[in-house]
Amino acid sequence: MRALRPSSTADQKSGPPPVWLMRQAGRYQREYREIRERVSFLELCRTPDLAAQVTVFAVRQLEVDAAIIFADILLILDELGLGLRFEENHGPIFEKPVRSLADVDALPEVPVHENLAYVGKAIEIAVKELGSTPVIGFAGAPFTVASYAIEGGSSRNFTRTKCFMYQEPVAFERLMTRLTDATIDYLKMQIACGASCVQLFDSWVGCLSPFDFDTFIAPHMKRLFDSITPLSPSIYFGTTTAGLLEPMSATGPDIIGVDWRLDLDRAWSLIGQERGIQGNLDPVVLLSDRATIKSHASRVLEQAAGRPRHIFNLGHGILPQTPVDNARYLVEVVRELGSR
Ligand code: 1CP
Repeated sequence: MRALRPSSTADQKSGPPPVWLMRQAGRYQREYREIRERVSFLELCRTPDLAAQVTVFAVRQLEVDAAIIFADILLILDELGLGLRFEENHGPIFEKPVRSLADVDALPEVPVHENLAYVGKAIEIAVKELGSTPVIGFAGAPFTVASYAIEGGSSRNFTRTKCFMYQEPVAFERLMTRLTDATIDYLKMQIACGASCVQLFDSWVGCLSPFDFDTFIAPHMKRLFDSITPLSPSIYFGTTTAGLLEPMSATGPDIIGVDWRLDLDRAWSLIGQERGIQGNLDPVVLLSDRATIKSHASRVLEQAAGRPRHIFNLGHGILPQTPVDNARYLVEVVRELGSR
């Protein structure tokens, strides 16, 4: 197994890139569905033995080069008193969304890293079981987490979030500061428990203009990466971020995660060849046949051109209807094509 921090040597063909798949533990696996028949999603996240079990199982089933700890980006908001629940086929719902300065100021001062210690325990168990395979810790990036807090759940166009940002800039700034502080503490705890790398999921940041990213988001992300960089390599992932890659990269992560809407070689030309990139196969490709999977994987590898700072991944999470055999085949074919 190779470490996830990309090497700092000059570009050269160096064997297949490390490969793992976002949301590699989940509903597409029969074994996961069986566990979920017995326990709710939140119970699964909050039971370290079970969370570690599904984390480790995904690594063994797919034979990937890294684990990602089984948890969710929204757990932190529950600790901040927003009241998270998941309704079947409806996604997350928050009882107490944040819609005003008074709501932000009413967020309790809680030690999230202590309240979320169960995630750290799951990391410790997974690290012990997996030996040399790295375990990735993660958190939602403050903007994406704030969007759930403000919308009260999932959203399509983030209208409420953006209106809050424009019309209540003081409240938005204070919310981002609170979430950034909590996220730094939470990630430090995960690293102390053995995470070899951390990923920041800013899944929905691509809804912002470059100006708004620089104004409202970048200072918080810079502070976050300044705190984490001395402790761990970091991956900063978002979707529809073609217009934001340079400012995202300037906030200081080691690796940028990109989706399939941007070719990898173009992404590298935007952010500089020295930075790492993770991505970027369209997860829908995994719903097709082996020949299609092979040709699309091959195109991603061609664009990466053997750069030592490539981590092969999907451009977004694996879809629930994905056949496990196709996911396994992708990992196999990346190794086969990447060794040529
Ligand atoms: O069993 C179930 O029905 C629960 C489905 C599920 C799962 C498997 C949810 C609910 N979260 C997860 C696990 C999860 N979430 C992981 C686990 C580790 C792995 O990758 O194997 C990770 C990294 C996440 C991160 C996460 N949660 C993100 C960022 C990644 C992304 O996909 O963009 C987001 C946006 C969430 C929120 C979330 N969690 C779950 C749902 C249904 C949602 C809402 C998604 C939306 O708004 O569209």
